[in-house]
Amino acid sequence: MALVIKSKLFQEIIGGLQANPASISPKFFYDELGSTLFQAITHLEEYYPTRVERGIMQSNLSQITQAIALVDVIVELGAGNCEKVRPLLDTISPKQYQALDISVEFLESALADLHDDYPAIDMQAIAADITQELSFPDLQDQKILFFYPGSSIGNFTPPEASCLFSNLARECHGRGGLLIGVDLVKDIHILERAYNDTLGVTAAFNLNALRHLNHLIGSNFSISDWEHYAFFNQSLNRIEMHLRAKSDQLVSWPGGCHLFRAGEMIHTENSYKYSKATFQKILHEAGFTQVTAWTDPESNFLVCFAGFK
Ligand code: AVJ
Repeated sequence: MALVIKSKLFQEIIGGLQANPASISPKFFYDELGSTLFQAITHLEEYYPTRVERGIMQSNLSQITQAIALVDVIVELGAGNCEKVRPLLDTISPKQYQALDISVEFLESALADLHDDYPAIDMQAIAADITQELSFPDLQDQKILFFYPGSSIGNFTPPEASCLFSNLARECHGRGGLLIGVDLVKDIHILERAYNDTLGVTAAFNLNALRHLNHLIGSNFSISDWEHYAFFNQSLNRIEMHLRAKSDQLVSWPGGCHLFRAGEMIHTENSYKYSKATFQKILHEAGFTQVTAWTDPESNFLVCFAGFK
């Protein structure tokens, strides 16, 4: 079993590296160091999403919890440091909290800290790649709140996001719902600054994917020979992150190799930005019959509850 999974992952990575243009999934950012670097990003002045979302949650908490009403279980998708769910645990007091994340080492210690503060809530850390299949057979009879904060939905293309929402709406069985945060389209300078911070933390986060790949597939990427490149693609409404080879790079791994020419890039992430109207429409079309949205005074970020009438 472990072997099959390993070779599937291997194929996925090699396939991406040999494609033209080369790309890897942003899920490869998140080894233990990558999760820590992302956490550092959320403290940067330039990176507004985490801070603004927290503010929206704080300012509208009573309305948000009223919209959600009672739920049995909160399932957080990409829980990371498990900090964002605290206000919901305080106000909703579910019986159970399931934290899903791709990086399980990081998740387990974060969840243990959280459980110390909420001993009455049953908690589970689950290693999951939500870009693959999503189903919750154990929660059939429960009223679920899916919690997907932080604009991680931005890593999906809009059609992929629609598909995920349809799956989540189906898993809800006409009750509970989805509380989701998404970054909004705005001035290009604000967007590009958020992904090109002065301290170079985002660059380190991006470059760390190569370190992670070296570990996963036994490749020999020379990290210092690559550079971070991030920009806002205005026609597709997305920040794109890439890694660019500073000089010709022959990269090898067990059983193969690839020559990247100087200037050639590996596409590592898309982070889609939405308008309020478009995002609400997508949620409606996925099968949620009631969508309520909250934003900050500058309309930088959007928090939506999508449930059922
Ligand atoms: C975790 C996907 C929401 O897209 O803003 C931060 C990841 N990448 N800086 C985002 C990220 C570069 C982040 N998400």
